[in-house]
Amino acid sequence: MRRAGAALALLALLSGGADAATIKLNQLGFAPAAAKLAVVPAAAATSFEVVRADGGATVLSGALGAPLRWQPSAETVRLADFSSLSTPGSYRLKVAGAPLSDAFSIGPQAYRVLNAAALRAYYLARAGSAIPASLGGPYARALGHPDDHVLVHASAASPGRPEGSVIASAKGWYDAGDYNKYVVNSGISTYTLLAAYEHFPAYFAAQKVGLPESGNGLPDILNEALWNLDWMLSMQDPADGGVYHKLTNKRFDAFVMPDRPTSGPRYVVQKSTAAALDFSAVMATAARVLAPFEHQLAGEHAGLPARMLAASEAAWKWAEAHPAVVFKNPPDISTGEYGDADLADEREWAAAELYISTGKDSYYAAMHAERTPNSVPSWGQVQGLAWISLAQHMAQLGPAADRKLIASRIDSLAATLAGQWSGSAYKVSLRQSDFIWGSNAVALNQAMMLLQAYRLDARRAYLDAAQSDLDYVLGRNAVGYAFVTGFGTRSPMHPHHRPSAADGVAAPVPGWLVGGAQAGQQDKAECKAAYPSSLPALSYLDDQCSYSTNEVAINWNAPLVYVTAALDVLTGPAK
Ligand code: G3I
Ligand code: 9MR
Repeated sequence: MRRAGAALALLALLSGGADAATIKLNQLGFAPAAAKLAVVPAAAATSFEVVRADGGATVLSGALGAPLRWQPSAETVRLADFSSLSTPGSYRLKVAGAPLSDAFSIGPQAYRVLNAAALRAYYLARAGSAIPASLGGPYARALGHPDDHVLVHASAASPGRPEGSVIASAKGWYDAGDYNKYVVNSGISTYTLLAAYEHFPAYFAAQKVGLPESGNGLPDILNEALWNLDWMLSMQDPADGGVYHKLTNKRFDAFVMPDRPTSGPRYVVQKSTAAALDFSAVMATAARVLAPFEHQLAGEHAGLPARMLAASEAAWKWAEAHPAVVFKNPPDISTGEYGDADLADEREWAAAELYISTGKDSYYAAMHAERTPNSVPSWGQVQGLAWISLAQHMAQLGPAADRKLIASRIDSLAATLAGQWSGSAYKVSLRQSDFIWGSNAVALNQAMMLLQAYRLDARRAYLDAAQSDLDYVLGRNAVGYAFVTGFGTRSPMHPHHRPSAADGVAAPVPGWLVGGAQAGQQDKAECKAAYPSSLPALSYLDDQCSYSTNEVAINWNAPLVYVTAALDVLTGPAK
């Protein structure tokens, strides 16, 4: 794919990003019953109209909100609230002094197509699988990284598997723009897909993605999750239950297609406590989610739920015996680290999932629920996933579990997020400090937490705040991008994603959420193009060089899958 090339911020604006005078809104659209907001530059006017996209007839007019300052972009903006418009159709927002907005639509199941594409992105990221033209269209490709001949790195050596031993560790998803596979990041990603299914089974039973396994009796989302679960299982050392932290080459592959790797052999690297606990949590979750499909699981998958639960408990035991093995890259390895010195939240998460799946009170006790806080999930902070699962299973939990505590942990975090949302000029729950590497996924994980509280007590503000966070990544943001490849009027064309760069197709692989704006600019030295701004919400570059704002990743797409499904279901006519 062509590089953006333009060194000037002005050119960057012309070729992609919206400027400050532009109306910012969700470029896809809304369900009829959803809250509908747009951000309008404060200088423009005091009123707005919604007009039909074809012909321009006015269907609604209203007053803009008071001008408010948004610190992350140093802008003063007003809000247009057109929530009362619920008639399906295609529209634009019109404000005197500003260009007509992008078109958006109103209609049921507003995110079905986006949800399927976000899920399909995982299929297109499968390691050890060719993508045939019948399923991949222009993104068909040869099989890459079979991982049937993986070396045990010195850091991972054990009596049964000395340095240089060969193991098979096939399948799994490529983590991101790179071709490596990391257990920690696989943990939250796979869990979030499993949770999406567990919470909204009917939606996903009907969600057809077009996989080689489609039609085998399992919903496609579970077929896709299984591809990565199979790989994760192979990352456990059967001799002791420990789990290797990652499967990687020593250095990142170049920007080549997956079947043309450039960086030598691949290794399993050091067992870590974080990997064991994340593995344990995901396997416990998968065991219960897959249990109803016992009869469809044939061949290599026969009896899988029971094996997953056993694998989960073995990893838990290893972690109890090795509670503080923090991962650091060995000196000869420079790929992604996913290092995390605080392992309490991983332990809390694994304990909660094991409690739910086995019913053993000892696991609930091990979680220490009364001193476990709630937090917005991220790859390194996973206790929120424990609370999400406990809330989902509240009705079936035994007497050991404190239901009031579970509900209050979810609700108090949601209340905080809703407070941030209602006080923000852009009406999003992201604060200035949330603009970190992967900020778009921070927004969606905040939405996911808000949706848990809404599912518990149906407070409208929680649903509306979650909608706003999805609106943020689909265009109601300071740079005016719909941050998902292939969707919206202005979306990333040059993600830091090796297949998109090397496949010879102009359009990037569709359905990927990019990391998003943040001020770190960790790749500045490697970027020929200049960032348009150093302000957190404006520091985004649609250029292949920008791995700190324009990479894609499995843990960022997963909450996109979750939130789009949840909003389709919860904002739809039949709750
Ligand atoms: O959490 C702190 C926050 O408290 C602090 O205020 C902020 C200030 O910069 O930093 C935050 O930490 C950042 C952390 O991401 C947040 O998750 C670090 O600075 C930042 O360096 C770190 O970036 C990680 C990045 O790898 C570099 O290690 C990303 O989370 C992580 O998603 C990313 O993952 C990479 C893999 O290593 C390799 N594969 C691609 C993948 C996606 O880019
Ligand atoms: O491609 C790599 C990406 O997946 C990582 O997120 C990022 C940070 O670890 O690193 C990228 O690789 C770059 C490396 O760190 C520095 N040299 C250039 C590499 C990409 O072109």
